Amino acid sequence: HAVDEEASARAAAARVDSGAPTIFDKIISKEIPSTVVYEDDKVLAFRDINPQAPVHVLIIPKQRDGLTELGKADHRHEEVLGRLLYAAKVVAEKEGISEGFRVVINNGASACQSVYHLHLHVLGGRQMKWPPG
Ligand code: IU
Repeated sequence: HAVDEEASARAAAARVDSGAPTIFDKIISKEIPSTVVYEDDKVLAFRDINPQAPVHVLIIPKQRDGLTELGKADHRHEEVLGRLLYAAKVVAEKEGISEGFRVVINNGASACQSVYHLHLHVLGGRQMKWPPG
């Protein structure tokens, strides 16, 4: 529904980076259950609770370490940024979407970032459109 979509886009855009802990900390600690599809010492990948494609996985650093959003990245984050992107490839393979998938990072309010713990979206399993909304 177009009106609902607009309303939720506005609600998401209203959220800003306060630096407060997010729900992803509870997903990392397993206090809140999630469907994990890949995990190693640095990154966790789990299914998005509101999937936008047949495959929709979020990949996050286990230690946020100031990475509320990509725009806050510093040289010290270079290794984990590489690990996150490589994990996207591993997840795509595991999910059987290597042939075509999309990796998205929403950065900041105008990009509709809603959770301020850096995350990559891995989307696939359907024909994706371009440009994204
Ligand atoms: P965004 O790029 O910050 O908008 O993405 C946040 C995503 O986190 C969004 O796709 C939500 O559906 C997803 N999500 C989740 O999987 N589990 C949760 O408990 C919450 C959000 I809150």
